[in-house]
Amino acid sequence: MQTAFITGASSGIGRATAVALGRSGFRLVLAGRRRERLEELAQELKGVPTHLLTFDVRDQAAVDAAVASLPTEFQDVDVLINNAGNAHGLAPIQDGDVRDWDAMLDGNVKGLLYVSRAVLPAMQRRRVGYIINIGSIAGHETYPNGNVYCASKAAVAALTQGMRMDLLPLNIRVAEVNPGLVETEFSQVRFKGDTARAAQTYQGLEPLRPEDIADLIQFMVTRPPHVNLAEVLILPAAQASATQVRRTS
Ligand code: NDP
Ligand code: 8X3
Repeated sequence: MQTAFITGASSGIGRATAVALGRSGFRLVLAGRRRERLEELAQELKGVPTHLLTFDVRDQAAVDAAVASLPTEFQDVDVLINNAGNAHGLAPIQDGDVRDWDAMLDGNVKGLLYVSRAVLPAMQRRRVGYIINIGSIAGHETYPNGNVYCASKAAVAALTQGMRMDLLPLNIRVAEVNPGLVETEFSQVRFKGDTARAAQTYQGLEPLRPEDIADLIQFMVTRPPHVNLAEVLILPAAQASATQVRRTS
């Protein structure tokens, strides 16, 4: 049985990925800050071996302690899904809130680094592994007011390439999944609980569902060991670029 370690498993893409990989026969390490969400997910996955880790990816000491606390049977991580992250705010750079900038750069970039650094020794020792970083279309096309979020995802793209190069001799595959609009709690978080504004993001179009991304990840991690789907852009049919969508209303 292979082990998958999923960050941001308490919601959205990470949660759906946990369900998909659990149903595919993976043992799961599920990480997030909201413990009760993880416990509810573990209940839903009854029959799947799960281990829950509650930490903030921005806190390197907490990341290291959580990974060091893994029971033996969960230590040999085969698949790491670096998914935890969010956008905070959507504002011109001159009006940006520094706390939002810190949350995005510390969470989306440094958090991914901290978790990868903590999990890598087990992969390095066994000379096997598959790391999938959840980037975004926003990391490849900057859009107005997206400034720091787009920069954080551009950093994920650069890091994915760098990790793929550096980990090549160790037989560790590294890939990036770049979704367009997916309806999750993402916009609720971006707009700080403004439900009406969050809903506008998806109004008049059919966005991707978190399960669509989970399907893709499930496909990627079940390819034979010689195959790496290194970079995948996945969009709703109603989206052509970061700034072009087709709305019916
Ligand atoms: P959600 O808000 O639904 O989920 C975000 C997840 O990340 C939650 O489980 C949250 O858990 C976790 N998380 C956020 N910050 C931290 C932190 N500091 N420490 C630990 N965990 C954290 O959004 P999505 O599922 O949409 O987002 C998942 C990923 O997909 C993100 O990286 C996002 O940038 C990316 N993405 C999303 C798109 C979209 O349109 N939705 C499109 C492209 C990429 P908790 O709060 O419990 O800690
Ligand atoms: C999330 C997609 O276009 O809202 O990364 O930035 S977008």
